[in-house]
Amino acid sequence: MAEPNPADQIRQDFAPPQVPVEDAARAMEAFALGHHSEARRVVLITSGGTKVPLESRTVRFLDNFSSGRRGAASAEYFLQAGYAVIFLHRHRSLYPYSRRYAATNWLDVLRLQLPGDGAPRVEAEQSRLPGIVQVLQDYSRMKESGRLLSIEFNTLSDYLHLLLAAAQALSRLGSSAMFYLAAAVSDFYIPASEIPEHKIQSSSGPLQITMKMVPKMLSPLVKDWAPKAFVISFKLETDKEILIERARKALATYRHQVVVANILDTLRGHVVVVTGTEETKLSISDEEERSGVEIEEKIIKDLTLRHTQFMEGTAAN
Ligand code: 9Z3
Repeated sequence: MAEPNPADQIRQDFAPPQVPVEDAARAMEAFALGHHSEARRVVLITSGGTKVPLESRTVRFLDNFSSGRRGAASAEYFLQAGYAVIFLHRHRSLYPYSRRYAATNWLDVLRLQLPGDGAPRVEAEQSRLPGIVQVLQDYSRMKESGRLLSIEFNTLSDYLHLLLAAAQALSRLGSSAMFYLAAAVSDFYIPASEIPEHKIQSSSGPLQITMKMVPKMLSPLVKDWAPKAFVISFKLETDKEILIERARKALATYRHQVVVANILDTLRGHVVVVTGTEETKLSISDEEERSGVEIEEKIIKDLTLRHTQFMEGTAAN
């Protein structure tokens, strides 16, 4: 029997999404076409991990470590580079700009002032918010520019439906669209037809689950949904001996433009940008780390340049 195409498999095999996909699809299309008509490049960033339910009335789920920092930081540097950004991210994962204060306990930063003759006022202790002036300036400039569209997912099913909608929204942009797929997406799921409805009972003994492979979205994305776009996927490994070989295998299989390869232990300080012909190592030195330089700044500088070359190369197509 022929394999179902991934878009059909997503619609048939996964629980219905818990987010308003059609509204998001309309918003992404209007955003993408609006910026395209102003000759601006558009990047879709995916960010954060996915939640895979083990029961349909979900008590338990499979998740992963991704914090969304890579995606959130990258969004800021893409905005700085002039891109319009669709930020497709996991609910409550790190968000551009506010990410810097994600670990802040606001109740320790805010001070209540009780003037004798007026209403109580709340002030912030600025010294506990490093860089806040610059961050607020960047944030308000970005908001005024209307160049950030934020879309949230939670489950794997939400993510897959929204990625499909995003790919369709960007399909008319040709080579000026970029996909920057930094989300850590589960490779495994339980199909809707096999998932238990109710909470799995521990009285039934040790748990054994068989999960199916999640359809690889890169393949139809590159072949059918947005064949002219500049597509970057990420490859995460824990064993550095196999990293580059795995990245090369992904490029050969999906035939997209770039894999950014990273190792779990060193992902904030080192990545390798792998293309069909090159491997470029990007690193943060100790000195740079001390002065707050982030690896995402280097990744985005490298990729925006490659995107320009890609657009020039495909301009005649
Ligand atoms: C990455 O490799 C990202 O760089 C991280 C960022 C998820 C490691 P954080 O969100 O971490 O900043 O905490 N993303 C892709 C990982 C992935 O699952 N890739 C798939 C694979 O390796 C293919 S697209 O098979």
